[in-house]
Amino acid sequence: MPGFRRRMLESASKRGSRVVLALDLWEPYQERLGRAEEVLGQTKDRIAAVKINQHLLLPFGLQGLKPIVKMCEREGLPLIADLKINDIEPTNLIAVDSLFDFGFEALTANPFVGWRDGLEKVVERVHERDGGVLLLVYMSHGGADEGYGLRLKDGTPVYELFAERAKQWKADGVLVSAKSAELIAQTRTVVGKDCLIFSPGVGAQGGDPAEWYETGADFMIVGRAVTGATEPRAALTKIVAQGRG
Ligand code: OMP
Repeated sequence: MPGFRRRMLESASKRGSRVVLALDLWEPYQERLGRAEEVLGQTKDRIAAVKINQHLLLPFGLQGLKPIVKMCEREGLPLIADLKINDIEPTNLIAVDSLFDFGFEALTANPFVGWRDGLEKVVERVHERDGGVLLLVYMSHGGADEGYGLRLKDGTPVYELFAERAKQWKADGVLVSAKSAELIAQTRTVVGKDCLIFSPGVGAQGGDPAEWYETGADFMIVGRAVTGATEPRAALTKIVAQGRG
């Protein structure tokens, strides 16, 4: 099994948690990094991995995130960069190399950009570096149907095409809204059992964690329900426990 997938599954089983913590924070800049370290410190033994996006990457950059990256390395927590890569190949490759040089081991990408001169070399480079590529298949926000729900001329929905691309392009994972068990099940039939399904949308976006555990997805991505809680560890513990009932 490729390295990133194996490390995700090992991390989940070691900590008894299928939660990927989206380290999204809204504190003023001068407090945000400290708060990120605090939340991670409180939750690191009950999460399977950490996902970082614009909340930290924009104000602090890769250099500034070294303390967080080091903490993840020390704990053996896979670190996912969520930039939804969606550009021409040379630009995409700069993103891949920069992220991996600074300790990230997986990234999200948008299959809409296509294979040739888009994601082909991205997948190749990430796999050379023993990392993972996660492709968007169906997002969790209200307007997701305006894009992912569109249909091709032959009636195939765009999300099905994206799931097929994930399979064909050997993606390590896909992102599918946690709010639809049906979409998760449909995606599974296309991508097969080895491709990991990551699901955002529980908690702040209305998805129910207990119901998600019945869907057959592999990892739940959770941000505000934990990062915005007065007691992040307690909030996380409750979510993790719902999967053990
Ligand atoms: P909460 O809604 O606070 O739990 O955060 C969800 C996290 O997942 C955020 O970091 C989003 O950027 C991310 N996300 C979605 O919410 N929906 C998607 O369809 C895809 C993602 C993602 O790619 O991670």
